[in-house]
Amino acid sequence: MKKALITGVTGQDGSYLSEFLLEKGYDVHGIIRRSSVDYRERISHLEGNPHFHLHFGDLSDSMSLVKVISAVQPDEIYNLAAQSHVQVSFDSPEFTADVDATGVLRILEAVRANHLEKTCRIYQASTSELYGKVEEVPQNENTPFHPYSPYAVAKLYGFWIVKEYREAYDMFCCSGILFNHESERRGETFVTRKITLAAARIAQGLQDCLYLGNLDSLRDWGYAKDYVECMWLILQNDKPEDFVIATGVQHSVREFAYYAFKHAGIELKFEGEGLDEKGICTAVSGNAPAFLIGKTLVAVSEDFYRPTDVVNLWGDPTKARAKLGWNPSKTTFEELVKLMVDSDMAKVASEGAAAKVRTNLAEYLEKGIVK
Ligand code: NAP
Ligand code: G4F
Repeated sequence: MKKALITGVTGQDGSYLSEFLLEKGYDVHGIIRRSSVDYRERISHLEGNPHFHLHFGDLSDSMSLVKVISAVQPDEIYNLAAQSHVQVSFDSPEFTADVDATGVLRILEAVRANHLEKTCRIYQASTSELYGKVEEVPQNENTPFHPYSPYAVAKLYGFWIVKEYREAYDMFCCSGILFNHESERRGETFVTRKITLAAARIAQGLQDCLYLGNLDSLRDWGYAKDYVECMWLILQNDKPEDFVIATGVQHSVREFAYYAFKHAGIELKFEGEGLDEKGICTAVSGNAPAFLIGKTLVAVSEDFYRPTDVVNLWGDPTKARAKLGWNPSKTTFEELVKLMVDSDMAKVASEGAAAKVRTNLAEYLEKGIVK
C-alpha cells in the first residue's frame, strides 16, 4: 500500500486530496498544527478511517518535519500547507515568507535528511499568483513570472527551490501552477465564498449588504475537487515536470456576484463606477423576500482593495490536458457557482437567525469575517 503525506490537510485542498487518495487505496498521513482550538471541520468525517492518520508538525519547524517524514517514510508528499491568503500576506509578510518560501525548503531538506530523495515524489502547491502583473494572456508554463504580492514572492521561491532540487539532486519534485479553485469548503474570506455566503444570508433576510473590493478583477475559477486529481496525476507522470492547472475560462468578480445572487433568487443590476458602484436588486424569485427590490445589496469598500492587485488571471491548461489526460471542463463556472450557493443556502438555513450579520462596516471588519 502506497503512503502519502499531506501538509495542509485541514485546508480546502487537503481535505479533498485526502478523500481522493483514500479512494485510490493509499495510506494517508496528514500534518496538523498544534493549536489551542481544534479546527478539523473539513476532515472530521475521515477521522476513524484506519488508513487516515494525523501527525503534529509545522512548516516553520524543521525538526517536526524531519520526525514525521522519518516515522511515515512516505512514497509521495503533497506540500499544500501555506499562509494562503493574498491580502493577509500584506499584513503578515514575514510569516508568509517563512511558511510559503522557507517551509518548502524545509520539506525538501527533511526528505534528504531521511535519505528518501530517490524514492519519495514531492508535489508543491504553486500558484497562478506567480504571473501576478501579467505579461501575457492566457498564461501557460512558458509565461514569464511577475509576482505582485508578498504571498506571490514567497511562492516564487517555493517554485524555484523545487526546480533547483530537481536538477541538483535528481529528485522527483514538481510544482502544480494552479489557478483559483473553489468549493463548498473554501475559506470564508476568499471572494467567491464571501459572495456565496452573503447571497445566502441576504436571500434569507439575515444580512443587509455585501461589501467587496475590486469588482473588475478577472479570475479563472475551477472546482477544487477536480483539481486535486491533477496533483496526483502530476506525481504519476513518468518524469518530474511543472504543469498549469486551469479551466481556460475567465470571469470577473462582478460576474461571480451576479450569478451567485441570481441563483439565490436575487436579480442584480450593477450601476456606477469604482468606489461608487452598487449592485441593486431589481427582482426576486423563489423564497427571496420582495422587500429586497430596489435595495443596494452589493457595495464597494476601499477596505478590500489591495496595495497591488492581480487583475487578469487566465490559464491555458493545454499541457495538462495533453500529457496528463486531465479534463479542465468537468465542472463549469455556472455549476461551481450553483453548488457553492446551494451549500451556503442550506448552511444558513440550518444556522437560522444566529447567523444574522451586522452590516455596519466597522463591526463587520472587526468580526474579521470579510477580508
Ligand atoms: P487553505 O484552505 O488556506 O489551507 C491551508 C492549509 O495550510 C491549512 O491546512 C493550514 O492549517 C495549513 N498551514 C498554514 N500554515 C501552516 C504551517 N505553518 N504549518 C503547517 N500547516 C500550515 O488553502 P487551500 O485553498 O487548500 O490551498 C492549498 C495550497 O494551494 C496552498 O499552498 C495555497 O497557497 C495553494 N493554492 C491554492 C489555490 C486556490 O485557489 N485554492 C490556488 C493556487 C495555489 P490550519 O488549518 O492549521 O490553518
Ligand atoms: O478570492 P481572492 O482572495 O483570491 P486570490 O487573491 O486570487 O488568491 C487565491 O487564489 C490564488 C491563485 O491565483 C491562490 F494562490 C491563493 O492562495 C488564493 O487561494 O481574491 C480574488 C480577487 C482579487 O483580485 C481581489 O482583489 O477578488 C478580488 N476581491 C474583490 N473584493 C476580493 C474582494 N477578494 C477578497 N478576498 N475579498 C473581497 O472582498
